[in-house]
Amino acid sequence: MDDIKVSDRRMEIPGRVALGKGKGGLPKLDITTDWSTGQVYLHGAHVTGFQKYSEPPLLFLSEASRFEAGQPIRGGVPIIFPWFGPREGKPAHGFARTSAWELHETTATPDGGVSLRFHVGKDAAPDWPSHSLNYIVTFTDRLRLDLIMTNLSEKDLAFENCLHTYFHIGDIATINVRGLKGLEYLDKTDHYVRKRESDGEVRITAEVDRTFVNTRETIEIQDTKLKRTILVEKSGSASTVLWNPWIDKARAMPDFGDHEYKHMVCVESGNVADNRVTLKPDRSQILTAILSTLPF
Ligand code: TA6
Repeated sequence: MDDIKVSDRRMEIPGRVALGKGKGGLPKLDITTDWSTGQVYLHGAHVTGFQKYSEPPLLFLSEASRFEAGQPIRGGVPIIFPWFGPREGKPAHGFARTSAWELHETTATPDGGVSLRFHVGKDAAPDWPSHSLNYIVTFTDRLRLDLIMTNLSEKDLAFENCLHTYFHIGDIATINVRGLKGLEYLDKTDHYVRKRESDGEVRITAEVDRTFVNTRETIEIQDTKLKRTILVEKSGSASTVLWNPWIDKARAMPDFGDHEYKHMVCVESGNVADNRVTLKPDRSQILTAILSTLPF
């Protein structure tokens, strides 16, 4: 179980970074910037909250989420690595999101923001080739996430990665998702059949689970109820996943409220399926997502 180490205490910055016990007694960082507040658990280096002053939360966090060793937190931004989806005899979506990451650096940036750097390495995954993961989370009037994977082994290393972001929305019936028109996707609700998106404004009226490949597009979530547009910009990412569990899947997930599907949508930025990454020894790959809002 993660616990609060003296070395972690030294990372606190008065008025900007406070370390305490969150849900389930897990170590949690509370962040305060000139524009926003945020929360990050050391468990999975999991960003669970980001909220600009005078705006609703940007991220969704399930009321029913578990907060315990070995279990992923449901909501926020789970770090998916080194595989996406189920894997026989292994944890779904890989081991990064349930690893005990270390907090290596905290910085109060001159512009009034806060930047944190987390690290996890081979010790968290003894049966996986030697590697190093650094995760830089920067809170300002937006949320920037940089996941840096370095291959420390002597062979090429193939992996998938994804920042599996859960966004808080006013009502699933009154949002649309833009930026996907014409893109090819694997439809998990239809045996991963390959299809092509025909809508410039995707509306969600049933379970949606689509892995869009070969796309570097910025995605917009238009939320008419909360009167805001969420922007999902990215780099170092060729895949975008769109997911809402809808009624049946929501009911089937013990760590997700039966009606919570109405107030969340996942727009995930990563390198999945056709876009898996193969890294040469001593090379690094950087996956970046920049999450922001615009009023409308
Ligand atoms: O990103 C969509 C997805 O792959 C869905 O198929 C669903 O499994 C979701 O991730 C959540 O996965 P989890 O392992 O967190 O329950």
